[in-house]
Amino acid sequence: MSNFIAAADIRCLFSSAMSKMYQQEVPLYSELIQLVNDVNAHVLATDQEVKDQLTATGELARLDIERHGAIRLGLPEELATMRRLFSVMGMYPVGYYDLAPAGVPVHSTAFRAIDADSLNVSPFRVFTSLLRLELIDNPALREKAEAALHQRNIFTPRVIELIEQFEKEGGLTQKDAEEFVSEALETFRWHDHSPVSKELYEDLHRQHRLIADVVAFQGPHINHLTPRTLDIDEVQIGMSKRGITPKAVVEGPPRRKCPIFLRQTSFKALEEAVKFKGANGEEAGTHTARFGEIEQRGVALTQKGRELYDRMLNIAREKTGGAPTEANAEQYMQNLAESFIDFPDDYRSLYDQGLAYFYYQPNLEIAAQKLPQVGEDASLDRLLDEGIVKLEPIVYEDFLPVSAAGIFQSNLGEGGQGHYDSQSNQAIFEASLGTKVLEINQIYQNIQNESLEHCLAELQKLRN
Ligand code: OOG
Ligand code: NI
Repeated sequence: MSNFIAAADIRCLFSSAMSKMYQQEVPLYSELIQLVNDVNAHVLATDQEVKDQLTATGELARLDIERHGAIRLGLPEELATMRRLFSVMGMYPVGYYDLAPAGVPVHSTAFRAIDADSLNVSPFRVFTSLLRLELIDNPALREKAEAALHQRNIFTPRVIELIEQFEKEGGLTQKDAEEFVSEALETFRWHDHSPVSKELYEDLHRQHRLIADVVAFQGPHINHLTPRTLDIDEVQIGMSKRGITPKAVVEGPPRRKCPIFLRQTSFKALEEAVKFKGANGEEAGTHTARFGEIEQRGVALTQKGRELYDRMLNIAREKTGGAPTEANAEQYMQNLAESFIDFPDDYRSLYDQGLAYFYYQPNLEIAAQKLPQVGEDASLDRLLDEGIVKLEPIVYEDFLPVSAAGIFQSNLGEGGQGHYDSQSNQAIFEASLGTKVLEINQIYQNIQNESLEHCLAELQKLRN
């Protein structure tokens, strides 16, 4: 007896509530959505191939609601409770991202849905970072930061009750789910009153902007929400036309016929008024953290594909003399295009060389004609060559560490620390989280395997 609402539907409600809240908080985000909608409508009207592909993979229906967000947490306990909160919405930690080598004192995971059907109902994902307080090199400041974080409680008492109820009973009713969504939203809201003094804020800020962004606030305000576009270069041009200054470099791979992984651009963070706690009342100041971002997603690459991607990306960066800056942006984009020239740019080659993940789908019309000719023991390659089985790209649902570092950096401003020497520590992250993170590639491999089984079963039905 259950009249529980599906986790995917709670996620859908939450993602939409979050988007509404962020549009009110950051009106520029609303403008970005309009721009992305215009560009997507144009692509769908002019590129039948892309439209057919999105229809075949089930992504067309989700495109308008597709977005990711990002938050930054201060304490292991916050991360552990966040995991429980996201699991109410069917979102699980996927992947481990170490940002310390890029000079950002956090390590991260992405909470998201993991099976193909659920992803198509709502692909909402949240890039979630945990501050590494041990990287603050001044012990007195580190203690103050810890004390400030221990003072705050980022969850409402009611959301904790509802999480416990979900864990005990295995689901939430529609009414409880709606209450859960509105209570959970409170955690991600912007607060313009800081619980710390301006002096402490500035000390933290000098240590690293990101530390101030976490420690000096009541909660982990959502710092951006990112819609998905079908043509990021068009959006980049559209942003400039609307007077929104995009970051100079689009992160990720260059423009291609068959998009791979993920390309991202963003506009600079806004400077916002904040009231700090003063000895005699409030003290006025500002804080720069929240920004807008857009992304274009392509096919998920296998481990082999990722290694090739990393190699080509590194060549472009080395040729440019390190991470790209505003000054050498154009040169970098050119180096990038050149270094990726030998990365296969048609789906069949990506498949044949084991570089990317695909759905197998039966082409029933062709199958009806040709299946009798190819025989029972035809190889998969033969079925593909005959067009009886077709490949559709499995879209990449995750993030890229080098790109994420670039996004962090462009919003923290230049002049931060170059890198931290400290080793990444996935085991410590997982201990804080209270579980192991899921392996990125395993999820795509499972989806690919399931689609093959399903496809072969469909063909078998035709033979019988
Ligand atoms: C997260 C930055 C990473 C992305 O899209 O790669 C990210 C942050 O700024 O907190 O969102
Ligand atoms: Ni992002």
